[in-house]
This record gives sequence, C-alpha cells and structure tokens, in this order.
Amino acid sequence: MSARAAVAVTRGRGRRALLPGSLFLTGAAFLATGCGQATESPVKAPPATPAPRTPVVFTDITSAAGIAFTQNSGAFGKKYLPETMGSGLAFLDYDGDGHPDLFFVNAAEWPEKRRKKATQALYRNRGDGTFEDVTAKAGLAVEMYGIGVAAADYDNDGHTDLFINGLGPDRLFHNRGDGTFADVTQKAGVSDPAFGSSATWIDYDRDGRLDLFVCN
Ligand SMILES: [Ca+2]
Ligand SMILES: [Ca+2]
Ligand SMILES: [Ca+2]
Repeated sequence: MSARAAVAVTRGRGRRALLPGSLFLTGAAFLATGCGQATESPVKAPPATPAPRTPVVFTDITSAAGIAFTQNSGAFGKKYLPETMGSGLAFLDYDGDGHPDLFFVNAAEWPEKRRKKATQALYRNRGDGTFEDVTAKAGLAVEMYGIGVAAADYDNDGHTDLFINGLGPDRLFHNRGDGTFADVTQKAGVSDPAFGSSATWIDYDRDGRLDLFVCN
C-alpha cells in the first residue's frame, strides 16, 4: 500500500469512524429537541395576580339623612300572618326635581288593639344628602294596612303616582303635580278588598297606557 493510498484508507476509516459519531450527535440533537418538546408542560403559567380591588363599603346614613321611619306591623302578641310581610318602599321623583324621593309603606294597628297612629311616609330628597318628611303636606298621612307599593305615571301627565295594596282595600293616589296627592281609588275602580302583597304597572296590551297587575 502506497503512502497516498494509506492516507486515503485512513481518511476513509476516519470518515467511517466518524459516521457513528455523527449519527449519535444528530440523534442526540433530535433527542434533545424531542426531550425538550416532551418535557414542555401543557399547563400555561398562571396569569399575574390581579391587583386587589378596593372593597365596597356601605355606611348607614339613615339618621344623618333625616329618615326616621319605623314600620309598624301592629303586632301585639297574636302573631297574625300579615305582620311578617311588610312593608315595601319605592323610590320616585314625586316633585320632578331630578332627585329620587322615598316612599315608605306602613301597616297599621289592629282594630282590637289600637295604641297609636301609624301612616304611610313620604320623604322628599333635598338634593344635599338629606330628606325631609313631607307626608302630611303631600296628603299621604293615610292609615291602612299597607304591604306593597307600585309607583308609576299611570295617566301620562308627567307626574309619578302611587298605588298601595295590603290587607283590606287597595288605594291609588294621583300626583297632582304640585307636591300633593289625591285619593282616586274609587274613581279609578281599583279598590280591591282582598289581601294583597305587591303590585306592578305594565302596559300589557301596548296601547301606551299603563295597566295594573295586583298580587293577592
Ligand atoms: Ca324629587
Ligand atoms: Ca301621573
Ligand atoms: Ca295598556
């Protein structure tokens, strides 16, 4: 074997000798790549923790706002059912000044145990965070065993009216638009004497005039 031939053989052997190594490296690279893919977690990293929100806190400002209403169920030990059901209230802007006012439904003393006068209550929103009791001025110092109330402008005159139901005849009060209400129950034909619990105004026939749905 000549020296040139010996070199060629050596190179050839060298190439052959390198082949397994090359495959190994390639395979190692593949395995490394494959291992990288296999070990990649399908679970994504959790999102960053959101900043804690400021907790919503409510403060009882009833007294500070000038609201002194206390519901009177008339209870005196007999534990009558209606005593457990009242009463409702409604936000309405009865005087149209843009500030929602508060109307409280009140129950009453039982005929067999009359101890005090308890009436409905209307509080006018002064717009500065306080309310004034305008019940008597508005003509709503009415005694009845009220439970539910539905406020709406049933006659489309721009002033919100009040319907109250409960134990005994229901009552409808029309808002005159001057800060007072008129009892129009009889004229309107809505003096249902049944035991009512709530009501709502809906225009069920879509004629543009609100209709009254009463729950007894
Ligand atoms: Ca108002
Ligand atoms: Ca009205
Ligand atoms: Ca209607």
